[in-house]
Amino acid sequence: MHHQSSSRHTVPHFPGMGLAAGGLSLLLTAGCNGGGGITFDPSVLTVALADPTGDFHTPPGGAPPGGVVPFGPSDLTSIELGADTDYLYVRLTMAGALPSQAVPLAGDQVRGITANVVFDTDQNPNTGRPAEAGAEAHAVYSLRLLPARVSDAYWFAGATGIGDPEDQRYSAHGSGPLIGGGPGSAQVVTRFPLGGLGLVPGTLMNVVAWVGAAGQQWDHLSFDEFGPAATTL
Ligand SMILES: [Ca+2]
Ligand SMILES: [Ca+2]
Repeated sequence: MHHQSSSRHTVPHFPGMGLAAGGLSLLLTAGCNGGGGITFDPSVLTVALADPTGDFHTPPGGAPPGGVVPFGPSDLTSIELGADTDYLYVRLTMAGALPSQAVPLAGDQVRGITANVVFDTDQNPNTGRPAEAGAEAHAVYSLRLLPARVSDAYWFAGATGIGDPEDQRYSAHGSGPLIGGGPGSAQVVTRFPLGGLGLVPGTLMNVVAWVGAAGQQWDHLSFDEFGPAATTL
């Protein structure tokens, strides 16, 4: 499951932090209200992809010399997906509750956790964003703990082929919202516009995910990854 990971990890796993310098800073103030009254029916989640517990993986850069540190909140255990007529729903479950504040870990301090779920909609790793598993569409949950807590979700689609600047990598983007879970919970539920992402239910695609905990000292203090898994919404 790790054979195509090396190039993917050359890009930041906290895209909001880099992209915030560009046109996406507005997104970071949106979607923080825990759902804004959006009702979520778990029965919409028709796809369940399981990931082992304790399967941490050290990416090529940004990890402590001895490898990443086990950390439950960044240990993905399942990805559940589903769609209604308008939205993709994503429920991620971790092995531990997401923290509500920065926490000490292995001599460092966790400053944020980011979960990425990407969709290689044509099952071709050379199209879309080759550096990110060939993704045509990218969904993110981002929990920043420092300097202040921001729990947010956002998405990107329409890979342009541009690598830098980061804010030009995708032609379309938007905010979540977050509709369940988050800090204090081992789950997070988000939804994203199917049309914006360019996802068509019934299409066979590859799902790839990675979850990282960033420290003050190490960008990849803890890290887990999943896939690719052939999936149909
Ligand atoms: Ca895992
Ligand atoms: Ca592709």
